[in-house]
Amino acid sequence: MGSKRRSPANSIDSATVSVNERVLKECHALYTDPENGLIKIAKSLDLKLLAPRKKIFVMLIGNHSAGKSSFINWYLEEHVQRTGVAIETQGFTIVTSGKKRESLTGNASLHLFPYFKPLMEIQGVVGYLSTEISTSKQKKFSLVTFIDTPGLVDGDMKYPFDVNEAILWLGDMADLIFIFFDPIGQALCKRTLNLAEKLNDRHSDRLRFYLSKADEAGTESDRQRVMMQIVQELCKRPGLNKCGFEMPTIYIPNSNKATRCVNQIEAVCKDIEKTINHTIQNTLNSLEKDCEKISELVGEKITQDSEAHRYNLYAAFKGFLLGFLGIFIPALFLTHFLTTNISHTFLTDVLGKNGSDALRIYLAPIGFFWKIIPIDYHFAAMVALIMLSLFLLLLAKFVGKSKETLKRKQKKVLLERREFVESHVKEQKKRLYEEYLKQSVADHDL
Ligand SMILES: Nc1nc2c(ncn2[C@@H]2O[C@H](COP(=O)(O)OP(=O)(O)O)[C@@H](O)[C@H]2O)c(=O)[nH]1
Ligand SMILES: [Mg+2]
Repeated sequence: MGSKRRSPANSIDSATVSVNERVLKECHALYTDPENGLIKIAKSLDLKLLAPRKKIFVMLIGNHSAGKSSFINWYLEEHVQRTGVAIETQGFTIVTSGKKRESLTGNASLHLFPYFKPLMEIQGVVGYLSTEISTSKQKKFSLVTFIDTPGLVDGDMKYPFDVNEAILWLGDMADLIFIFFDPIGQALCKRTLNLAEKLNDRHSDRLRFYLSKADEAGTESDRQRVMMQIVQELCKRPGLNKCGFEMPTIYIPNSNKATRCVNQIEAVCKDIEKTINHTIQNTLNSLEKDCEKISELVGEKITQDSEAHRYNLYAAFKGFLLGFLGIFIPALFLTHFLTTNISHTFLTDVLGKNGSDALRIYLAPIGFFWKIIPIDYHFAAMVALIMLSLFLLLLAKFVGKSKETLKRKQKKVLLERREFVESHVKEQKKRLYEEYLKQSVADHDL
């Protein structure tokens, strides 16, 4: 570590990207750095972390011809998605910003967005998945990825895959879900209502309802009527009955066509911006939390290790004691048998007079003990003795078993990583937060 530490931030050209973009990119890099990234560090502690996203996901759903693709084109100020009443967006299109205008197939899309891989489990979707990369720098597009979806219609025959499942799955991934109702088409398609209800159930905070193509709704009273009708229909659903429903009217501004209708499309952009800001704050907060979690886990590991060391010392002592008894007890008896069975003069020759006398005194209790046992039971007593000895030896092995401890090097790496996270990563987080906030508050307020 040490000298090899490098800020992943330095590799990102700060001149060409906005502060927000940079904050998210640097956060992402702090997680994914192959050497010192939080994901790698966490993995070594059995903690699974996910890299934060660099962009927010906005999914658009609604019936065919509700103006979903047109909205994306308007946001990008580029004709990326084909539009038109006759043009049906067949599958799912991810529209994202990049260096070069490019269209990707389903498999290439999954490569670019690996977190979409579970979509493969929904049969047939990947063949109907594509990605459009645009170089547009309009609005906040560099921080937004749109997901354009097939127009919703009733009946099952229409889709070569389970469209409901796919939309619900993507809804789980999305940060914002726009539901477009248009005044002309079958605004009240059952599938759209069902999906709205289910999505609302799961993520009511991400859901936004819009009356799209509002300029085509006719007079102001016509529009009110259409709106009432849609809201009424939505409120009929138990899951959506949260009246006081907000449904801004939006349409793609057209300078050739004078329209009196209020256009709240700018509010949609504001909403996207707000979600980006929330995402940045959440990402930075999670970064701090993840750092703390890592420090905590390292602390736990170190404590566990010292406990294991203490345990091992005690276990070794107990094991030694039991092992000693396991050998010592039969050894005493064995010596006793030997001394009683060999001649007295031989023993005195080998150990000397004092030695053989001492031995006899020390072994006297054993002899006494042995004599208490009736001769008929001597064999059984012998077996019991051997069993006791074996038992003590086994117990010694079991009790003396040591717990795994960290190697000196492992411990050093752990402590170094904690230090890295505590000082470097947290420091980066603090700097990024300041940079992010600097956009909206004066320096002296920080
Ligand atoms: N007047 C008007 N027409 C629109 C608006 N948005 C889209 N359209 C038209 O509606 C048709 C269908 O739009 P499209 O974006 O393809 O709908 P999608 O099927 O939901 O993707 C196209 O001919 C668009 O030009 C709008 O806000 N106002
Ligand atoms: Mg479309």
